[in-house]
Amino acid sequence: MPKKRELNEYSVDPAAQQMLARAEELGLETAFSRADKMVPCNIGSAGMCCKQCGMGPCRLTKSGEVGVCGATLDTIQARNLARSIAAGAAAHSDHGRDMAFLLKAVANEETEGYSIRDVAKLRIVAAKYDIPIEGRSPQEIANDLADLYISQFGQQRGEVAPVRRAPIKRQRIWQERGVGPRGVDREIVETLHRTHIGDDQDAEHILEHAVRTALSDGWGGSMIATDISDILFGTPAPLLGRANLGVIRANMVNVVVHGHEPSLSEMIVAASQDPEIIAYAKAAGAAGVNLSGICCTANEILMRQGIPAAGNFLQQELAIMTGAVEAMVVDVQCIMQALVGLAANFHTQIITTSPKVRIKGATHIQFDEHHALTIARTILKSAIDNYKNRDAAKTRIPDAQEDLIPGFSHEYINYMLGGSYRASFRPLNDAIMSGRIRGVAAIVGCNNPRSTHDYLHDKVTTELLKQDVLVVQTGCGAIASAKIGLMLGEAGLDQVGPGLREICETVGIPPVLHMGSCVDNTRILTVLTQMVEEGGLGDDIDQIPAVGLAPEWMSEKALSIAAYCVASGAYVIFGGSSPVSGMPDRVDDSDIVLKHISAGWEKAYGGKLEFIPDVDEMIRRALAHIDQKRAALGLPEYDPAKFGASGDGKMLALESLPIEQKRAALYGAGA
Ligand code: XCC
Ligand code: SF4
Repeated sequence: MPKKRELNEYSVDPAAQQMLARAEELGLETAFSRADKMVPCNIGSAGMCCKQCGMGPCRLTKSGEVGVCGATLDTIQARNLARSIAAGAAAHSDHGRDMAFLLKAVANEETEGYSIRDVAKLRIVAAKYDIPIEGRSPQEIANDLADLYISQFGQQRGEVAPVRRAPIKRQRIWQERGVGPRGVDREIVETLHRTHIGDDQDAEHILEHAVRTALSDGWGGSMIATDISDILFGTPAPLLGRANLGVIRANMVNVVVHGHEPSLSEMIVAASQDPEIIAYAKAAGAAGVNLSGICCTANEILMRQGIPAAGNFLQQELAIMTGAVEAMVVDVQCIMQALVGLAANFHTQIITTSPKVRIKGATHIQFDEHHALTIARTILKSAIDNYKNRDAAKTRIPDAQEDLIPGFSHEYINYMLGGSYRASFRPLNDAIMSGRIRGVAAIVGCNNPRSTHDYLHDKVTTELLKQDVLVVQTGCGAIASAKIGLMLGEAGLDQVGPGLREICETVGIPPVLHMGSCVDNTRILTVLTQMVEEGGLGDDIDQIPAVGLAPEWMSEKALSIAAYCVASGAYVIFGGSSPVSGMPDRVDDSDIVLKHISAGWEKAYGGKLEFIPDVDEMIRRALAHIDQKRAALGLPEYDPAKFGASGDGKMLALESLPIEQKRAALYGAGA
């Protein structure tokens, strides 16, 4: 019998709890209550169901049982996992493809509202691929880069271009194992082919191709998406933002942008500042237009424009529940179909915009980059027209929001550590080598209503910070930390280990660095590569004392990210349930796939993927891994008592010193 959980089991976020109480008051369903009622299928969730053909679906629940075609459990699990990875890679990469076409259109001056905002990044990226830059206009360079990037998707042979940005040793490993991605579409298609009935039936062989497919995402489609977003909209640098449902304004027209691609949301930001639109909103009786974001769209416009984030994945319904949202504008990915039915209880308009995504009952205003600004204005006017339909008696906006400083692109991290004249990762490497920073954790990924919203993110993050682990974040995990004030300069530093605190105080950074959206996990790959190239932490990513965690994962994109991070050398820990867990009481080898993605991948790539439901165990293993990598590098054992004696007073004194002396005082001479 399904059991309804208490509100504090639904979420640790007081703003979310408040809205969930409101949902109960109004008798409205949310993903939380639906999760209570929808008991997950224990066969499917363990990866033991195959529906790859019309002879099935086959459910393999007994030891030794095989499908009608004879498929064994490990084959079925590997096929299911590979298909999920392919779907995740497809989602990220199709986003990347659209960005590449947008760059092409901007370069040819066919668009409305866009420009090349970061010419420096354009030149740096183009130069990596030997595209001539000297004496050429940004449009000419952008046109060539767009052509190169567009061609990566349909490329048939060789390797996708961004792969050459990985450490040399890593590239060799991929070549030797034959997993260098040839073309993004090719690898995804081949996964679908291989996992069709009667094709590849060797679990480990299937999983090798899953790796190749994931690499075409991480060192392909996603990296392309990040590059182009920076080129068109600016490379993020720290600025002030806010997060949580309290960013919704009672006296303004509230437009929430939700989804993933910055192409439309950036135009909505621009249109919202248009005097004509502001006047239109005022004429409607509102104080103006107030934009906010959900999911990765939130991250994209938060880190570039400082537009506040209303919340992460599990807050999309809760934003509507405030009764104060005139329009929720969505594009692609992580958009719950339930939004439309829920919005019908309020006045909120759900506006779909992507040619790829429609939801029955939603208003469709199709986005087209050729008329982007006009379309953005149309959308905003539609929202403003809807303001009069808001029922003030039904409005409940939680009084909860937190400031944050997002915008830590890899370029900015490089710059902030070394100063403008000698941008460098040296100080970060030195801090790890000395033990001031024990290691680095990337805590990323989704929310999942099967666990308590934000709890696992917050717990893992705060515990690792106490252990002097520097945390970088993207996606919905980043918004979780933002909401509890971990992304604010000095605030919260009393909760942070002594060595890490010294570094944060000196460099002037929060202990948790917001690095962007989920395609921006590629920024983390870049940082790790630059740390390798800086020297002192081995000659490949798998030697760095670092770990990746997705404590509340739910999307297939997360599985693709996991696989490309593992193949890049990272230890990746997922919370929640394993999609390939098999059955505990089976006596046959139902753990072939589980073993392969951990021990098998570790042998091949130095990284491994593990699903660990217990949060304390997650933290314990993350720290053990960091310490083991420290030991393998011959670094001093982590000792919390060694640092932090300097205290704030000494840090303040250091503050006034020139950068060179400050560095020498902190990292020792020669730093
Ligand atoms: Fe979606 Fe990117 Fe997951 Fe959040 S973290 S729930 S994928 S929005 Ni990527
Ligand atoms: Fe069953 Fe084999 Fe068809 Fe899968 S492919 S549904 S295991 S018969």
